[in-house]
Amino acid sequence: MAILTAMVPTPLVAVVCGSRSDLPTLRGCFDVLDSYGIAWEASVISAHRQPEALGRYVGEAEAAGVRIFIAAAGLAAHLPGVLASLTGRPVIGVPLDGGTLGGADALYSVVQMPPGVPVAGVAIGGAGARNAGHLAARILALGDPAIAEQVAAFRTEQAAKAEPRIDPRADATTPAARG
Ligand code: RP5
Repeated sequence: MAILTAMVPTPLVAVVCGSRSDLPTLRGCFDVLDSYGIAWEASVISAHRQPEALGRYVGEAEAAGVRIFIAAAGLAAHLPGVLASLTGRPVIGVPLDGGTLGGADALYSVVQMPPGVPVAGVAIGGAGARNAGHLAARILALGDPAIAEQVAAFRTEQAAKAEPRIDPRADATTPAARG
């Protein structure tokens, strides 16, 4: 047991989603956390269907050393807000596209939190899932030089991959070039 504990790094980030059906969208979040070398764990716990289990899990995760929670849910997405009511640690909320309103329902639920119970809302769906990972890394980087180095390296690489400056006048097909 002791050896196993030593080999498995303590998760710094806990990702919680409301349903198994949310997991494919969260793949990008897991990939981003992995790319920074940040240890994470993931759980499926519904705020609506399993409120007591959610309360128990948050206490256990905090005791285990989790520093940031990422909560993702669709429809009336109460999971991030309820989680923020259960912890004083940062909560990042990912609204998911779960039905007829295309994720707008979840977005409003995530960002319209009352004062004093903050949730950092990111974009709907896959883009938000990836940004939740990046945001968690940036928060952790404030107190962890190794993660800060990873964040800086990612930003440098991202800038290098971006489109170089273009001169629209050189491209005869653009309206600017045609005058
Ligand atoms: C939310 O309801 C979940 O986060 C999911 O996005 C949505 C649908 O859940 P399932 O019906 O797939 O369990 O609680």
